[in-house]
Amino acid sequence: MNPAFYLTILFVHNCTSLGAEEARAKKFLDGLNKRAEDRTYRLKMAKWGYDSNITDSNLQQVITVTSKLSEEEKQDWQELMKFDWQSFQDYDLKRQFEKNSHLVLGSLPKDKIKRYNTIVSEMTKIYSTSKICAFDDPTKCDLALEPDLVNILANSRNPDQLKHVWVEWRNAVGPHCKNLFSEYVELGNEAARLGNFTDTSDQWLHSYEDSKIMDKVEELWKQLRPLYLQIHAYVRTHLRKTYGDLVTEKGPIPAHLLGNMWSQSWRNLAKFILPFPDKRDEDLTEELKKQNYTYLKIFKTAEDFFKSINLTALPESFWKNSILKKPADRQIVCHASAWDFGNRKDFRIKQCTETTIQNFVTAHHEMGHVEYYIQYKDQPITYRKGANKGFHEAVGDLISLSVQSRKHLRKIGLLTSQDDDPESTMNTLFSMGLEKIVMLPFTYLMDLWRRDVFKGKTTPDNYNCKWWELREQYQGVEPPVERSEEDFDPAAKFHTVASIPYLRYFVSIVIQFQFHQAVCEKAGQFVRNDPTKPLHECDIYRSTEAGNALKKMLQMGSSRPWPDAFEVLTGQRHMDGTALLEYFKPLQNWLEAENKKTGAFIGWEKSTKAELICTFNQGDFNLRSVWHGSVAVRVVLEYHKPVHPPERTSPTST
Ligand code: X8Z
Ligand code: ZN
Repeated sequence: MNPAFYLTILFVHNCTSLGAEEARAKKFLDGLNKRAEDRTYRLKMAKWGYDSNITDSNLQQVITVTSKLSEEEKQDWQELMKFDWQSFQDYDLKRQFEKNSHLVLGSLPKDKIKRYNTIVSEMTKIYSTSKICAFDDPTKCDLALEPDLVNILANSRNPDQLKHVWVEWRNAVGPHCKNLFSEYVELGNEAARLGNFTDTSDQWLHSYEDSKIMDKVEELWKQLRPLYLQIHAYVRTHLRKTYGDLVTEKGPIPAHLLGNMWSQSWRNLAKFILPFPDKRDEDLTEELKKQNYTYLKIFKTAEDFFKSINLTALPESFWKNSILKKPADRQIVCHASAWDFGNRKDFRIKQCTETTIQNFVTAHHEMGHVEYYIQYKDQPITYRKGANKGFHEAVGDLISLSVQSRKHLRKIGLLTSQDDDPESTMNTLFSMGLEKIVMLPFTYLMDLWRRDVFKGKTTPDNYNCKWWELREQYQGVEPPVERSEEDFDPAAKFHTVASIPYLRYFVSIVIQFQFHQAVCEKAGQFVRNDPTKPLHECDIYRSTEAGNALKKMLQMGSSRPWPDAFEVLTGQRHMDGTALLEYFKPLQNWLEAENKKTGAFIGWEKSTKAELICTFNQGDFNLRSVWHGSVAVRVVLEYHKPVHPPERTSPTST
């Protein structure tokens, strides 16, 4: 035989056998993606049923459906793992196999899957249905988080009322969730390990496709912390004017005085504290009310913005199936959410919308999720996700940055009274800072706390102590009353009980400013080093150039590692706080000068309240401080010989 012919045969044979295996894999994957679509639909329908009508029978339905789906998922996974996918040549095929190669919850035995789902639903129910009594009327006990408690925190300046609401909400939720939560941690970790992760926190970080993501976040926090410290010091100085010595000059700020149940956004303080009070604009919430912004008008206004940049209008079914205001006849999960039913056409939002500026912003946030769903709907379902979780959170917020520019607020008639002089602009930037800059430490510490919980470093007997250590260390806030391990304050936040990771919001805040800078440049609204076109004044309304660039990134879903998607829009491959700092530069300069002028202390000294619940090493003794009447007593719990120097929390003041 002619040797060349022989070689050709061999080559073809090898190629076709490799090709055949991948072709078989491709066929399997197509089937799997179809079945996963169908499962997503059934899962989302059951969950929607429960979240939009919390009853025992709807809970049963969720449990039944999730159990059935886990079995089907497991069968698919077992088939998938028979392929030698790690040696596939085709990039896309290999990527999709990798993304389907971790069976986490479905790896648990059936009874444990059921228990896990029951626990999360149960905690969500406790959170969503808890009511507390009014401060001034102990017989009125029907106050719900949304809207009652949210509104009191936002508007009241009575510290006793604020304290009452803050404490009672935590009493209503925390202790009832503590045992459930620790069981959830154990089960979740067991599932994560079966799914080839070290623990649940490792699993949560996996989708960032960057083993150094936490180091990167720490680095970003270091970059942005000086700005946070300025706003913190300024706010503390001004809260002292209202609340006197309730707020100390150099200590952490009491958490109930910041306008928000979790002190995560301080935007509601802008009603009371502004750099230039004489230049106060009309209150945006009042203006929305005056102009009869119903929940529908709020969502239609948001949709109009998306359409104006050539993104997609929402389908009829969205308007028909969404729940956009709180129903009076049943209990629902009010925490706002956006839903993709996996069938390329059913997308919904559930939000207990009130006419406030916060809800106006949240409506844009949720619509951003839906717009992402719509843009990537033609990807295989394996890729119908954000490039990373932070991207998904950033889309609506990105639009909101334009919407909340003075230019745009003027366009839609929400801002009428003032000129856009530097002082009014500073007031606007300050309000935005109370939202964006202030969110950063909270978004970080939520998952720092859970990381240590999932890693077993933080155990149920020091859940609350570690929580308050982090709250103090990162945010510089302290509880208004002493706390103990009888309390379980992390559960007072939705994402803890609903098992939703939170680092995504940190990532989102950083990258939304990078996105903003990119789209504003495309819209000709931001020009580097041009003082007439600063980033904070940019409004991309009606810019199809900006919208098309955004669309290109959104359409990719998670089909490529996130830096690729990031590059498509921004030309960069790294998260970086420079764009955020650029946006807030005038505010940072102003705060630094102002804090210097008033001699405000930057940072904070240690809080006694937070320390009092903690066990800590001191010399050879493991000590715990406990409350005895109104006196704190330190009790020796155990004697041990320290191997390492005593571990202390890092200093929090600068
Ligand atoms: O949970 C949300 C959205 C749904 S993804 C309403 N957010 C976080 C929160 O409320 O704590 C948006 C901002 C942060
Ligand atoms: Zn969101």
